[in-house]
Amino acid sequence: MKTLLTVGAALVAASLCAIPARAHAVFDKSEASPNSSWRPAIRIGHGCEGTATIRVRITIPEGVIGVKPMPKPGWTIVTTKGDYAREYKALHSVVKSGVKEIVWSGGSLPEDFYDEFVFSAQVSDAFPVGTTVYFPVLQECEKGAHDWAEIPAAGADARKLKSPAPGLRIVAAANAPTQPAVFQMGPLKVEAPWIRATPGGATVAGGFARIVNAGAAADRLVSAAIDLAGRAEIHETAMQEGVMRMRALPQGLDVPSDGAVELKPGSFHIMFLDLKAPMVEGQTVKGTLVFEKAGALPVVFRVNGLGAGASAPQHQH
Ligand SMILES: [Cu+2]
Repeated sequence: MKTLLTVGAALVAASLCAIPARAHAVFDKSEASPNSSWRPAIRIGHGCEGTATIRVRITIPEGVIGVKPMPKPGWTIVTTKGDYAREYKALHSVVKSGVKEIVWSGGSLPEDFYDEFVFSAQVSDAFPVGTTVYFPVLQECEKGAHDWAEIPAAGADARKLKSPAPGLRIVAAANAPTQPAVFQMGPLKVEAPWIRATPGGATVAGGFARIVNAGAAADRLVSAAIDLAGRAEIHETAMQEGVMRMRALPQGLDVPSDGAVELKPGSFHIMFLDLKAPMVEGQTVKGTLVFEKAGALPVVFRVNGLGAGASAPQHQH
């Protein structure tokens, strides 16, 4: 009965605010973006059966790479390394193997104290935005243990679990681009190219950018491509008989001399068709814009949320 009451109190505390004491084993930083570094601490808020914690083991899921534990005074750290299921692009290299498990032992964390076990890692591109990745933690004490390994079923509430594994929620990168989103070739400059994220199963996506032409001669956007689309067309959305309609511009889109043209929702856009994979918010997508005179310009599109440019009508093809 006492145990049940304790767990109940911990659930209430966890849902009201982040009080570390009495809580489950959780991460202090429980959100990260694909292709970003992440430096979490596992918070251990209580012992087992009133006894001190003497060993903490965390299992690193596939797709979380470059893991390095931070040395912890009074504790011995042992890592287990192994091959990943595939290669991952890390910040400066391609990695094929790394730490899959960390064990802290040899220390003692009394029941009445709270501590954190810290490591650094990189979140790869393996996880779609909106998903949660779980890290089973085994906490062993002088007497008894807590196996924080429960993973909620799809759609279920993790807070209802008795021993939930700490989770990392994958979120879209903040809007600050990690690279300058301007691509230049001769007199042409393509600014902030982006693609609208697609809902599940959609096979078309709109592409947008501002194209500036500083030259004395007009040019023309004649085609576009991304690896993940079977083909692309240049479209215009316009009012026709009181209805917003899209039409293809088979001749392409003029970029006037010493001027600019804006591809934006509700107006000119690139229509990527026959998508081979969904466009996931926060992703970047490599592609090419082809101009009649200037030729092919490689660009990187950023995938923005479904709500981006929300005033535009939905594409209907
Ligand atoms: Cu279109």
